[in-house]
Amino acid sequence: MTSSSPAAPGFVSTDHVRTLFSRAMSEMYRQEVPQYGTLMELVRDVNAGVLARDPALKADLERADELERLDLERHGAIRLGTAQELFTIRRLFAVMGMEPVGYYDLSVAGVPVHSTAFRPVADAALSRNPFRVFTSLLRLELIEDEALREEAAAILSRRQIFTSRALELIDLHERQGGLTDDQAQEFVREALETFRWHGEATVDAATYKKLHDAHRLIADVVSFKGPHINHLTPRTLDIDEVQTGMPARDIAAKAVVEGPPTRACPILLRQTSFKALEEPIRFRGGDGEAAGTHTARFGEIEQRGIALTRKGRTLYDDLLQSVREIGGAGSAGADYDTRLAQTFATFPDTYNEIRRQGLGFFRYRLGATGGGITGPLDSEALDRLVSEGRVLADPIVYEDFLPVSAAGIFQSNLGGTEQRAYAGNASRAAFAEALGAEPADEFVLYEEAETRSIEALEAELGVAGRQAAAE
Ligand code: OOG
Ligand code: NI
Repeated sequence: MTSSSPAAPGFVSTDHVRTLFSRAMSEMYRQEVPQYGTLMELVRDVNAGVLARDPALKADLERADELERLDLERHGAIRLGTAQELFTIRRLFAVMGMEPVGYYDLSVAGVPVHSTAFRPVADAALSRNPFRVFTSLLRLELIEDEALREEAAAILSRRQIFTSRALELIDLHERQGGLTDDQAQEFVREALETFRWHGEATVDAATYKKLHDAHRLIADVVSFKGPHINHLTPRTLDIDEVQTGMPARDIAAKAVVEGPPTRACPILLRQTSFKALEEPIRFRGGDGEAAGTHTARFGEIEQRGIALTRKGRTLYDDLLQSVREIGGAGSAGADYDTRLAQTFATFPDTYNEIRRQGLGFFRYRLGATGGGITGPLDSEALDRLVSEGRVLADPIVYEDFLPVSAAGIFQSNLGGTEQRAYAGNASRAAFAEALGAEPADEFVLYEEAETRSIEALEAELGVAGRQAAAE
């Protein structure tokens, strides 16, 4: 796996390039979207408050080396227009040790895109810097109007979203197997250009309007020189407090927090955002430039919990769907939070129960009284050892995204209340072909992380592995 291998002599690690890049991106975005800086301040204050109230949590984070990185961005998002752009962005993110994980079909939620997340996959790389980019590809085939579809495709085919130097450095990285420090710094500067905001549209006002009428998102992807980063997302220790704290700082929060309810043992991912800003843009025009506005860019906050197994995820999906079906209101309605909490009461809320029922993934390590363990660590043995406190089970953090939540974030940031339905027709094969690779299956990655921890423990204890025992 590229992101876990140490850098060859003379080259910097891909983790280092990712850290340089995420820092540069954060600085650029704070300058471009000042309200995002205000959100960062709110998150910092809320996190400081939580740590002051909860010394045990503070000690945990300190032990895990998390304290310093706490307020840093955990993800961003872009929307691409063509298969070629997606193909090249995969090569660009590889320079930073980020690989495509997961496939998200958002057409079912009325957003004409499908997506993946580029992220580090190795344990060490994730703990060094878990920065990810949720990357969507516009599905032009979902535009009904054939003439408009062709026009959009023609406009997109004329743009080049990467600088020529960025392309050269990507090539160089592939040929050399890495970049030197100087090359890495140059790469980050060049790569940043792809994600920068451009206030000048590449289309005239009439074309923008046609694209916008087809779907606001289509105008956002097609009308500009590049796929501007549309949000960055720091991590918070208390998303409910950030959500309620936004209005006091003049930040227009989206109506509800997406994902599971507040719980003692957080699962998966909770997210909220502030609504996209209306920003001035200039259109191209035969008779001079015309002014207009565009809404695309916002700020988001996330709080992550334990990664669920397929069984746990099915339970989550079923519960969420049943909440949204009550009254047929989706996530609307003042009582949404209450409905959510009530419905999720059936999802076990202790790590022990989550583990015992096979709903979540864990990393195992030796407890203080772990001596004298013999035999392979099959699930029965693990259950017993964990209940005796001789082996400890730490929840594995969910590193991915949730399609229903992502759709909610998209919707609240498209500036309108439009709900358009596209026939549910996920097209994973077409996406993988454009990408030039099969996105990794996130469940397999978590399962492997869990298995690695058990095998490491077996090796530490000098007991026969589960594999050997099964033969
Ligand atoms: C991406 C929205 C999804 C998330 O965190 O789920 C997302 C977009 O608006 O381009 O970022
Ligand atoms: Ni996001």
